[in-house]
Amino acid sequence: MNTLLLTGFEPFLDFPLNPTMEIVNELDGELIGDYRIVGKILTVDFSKSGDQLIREIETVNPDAVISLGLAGGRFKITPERIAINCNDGEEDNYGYKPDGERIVENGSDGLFSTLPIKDMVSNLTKAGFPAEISNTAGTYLCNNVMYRGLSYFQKDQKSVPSGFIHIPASHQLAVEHGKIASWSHDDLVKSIRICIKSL
Ligand code: PCA
Repeated sequence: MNTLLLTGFEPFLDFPLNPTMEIVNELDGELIGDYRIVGKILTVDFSKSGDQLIREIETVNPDAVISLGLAGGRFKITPERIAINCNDGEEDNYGYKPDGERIVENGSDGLFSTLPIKDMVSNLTKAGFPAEISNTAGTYLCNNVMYRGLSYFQKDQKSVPSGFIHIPASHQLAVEHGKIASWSHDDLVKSIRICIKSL
């Protein structure tokens, strides 16, 4: 049996809940396609989140890694193409505000996702879910965690597919937030199942 490490994030900035947390908690332990899902929630902390991901990878020893993040305001499921070696943007949940520094001092400028992102988008759209590849995961925690995961597997020369998918807000979050597009929780969960089956 293959194992898939599926991660989500805690709430952050002005988002009082994070739908990725609910999706991951719901799918934890499920069998989807060839994979048993191990779900873990990461903090939104530039000094800790990447290390947390690596610790989970070393504990779970997964055959694939998919990290999920909320992209408040996006209206499609967007598998990310590339992570860049840069932390920048707003404060994290612990008050640290990055200033354009590198994530890994001597690391590559960018690392490409090793997930089948084209198949994911094509399977999602075939199933009736709006999706497209995103060419930027930003410079906040999602990009950070995607970069750390890809850099870990690159160093270890392991061929473990790894990468990141940004998702829109859930209806519940949109109601509480007031200014963002949203999907039903059920459709978000169905979409992530389709992405996992694309592996
Ligand atoms: N989204 C943020 C960090 C946590 C999350 O769910 C991001 O896009 O960087």
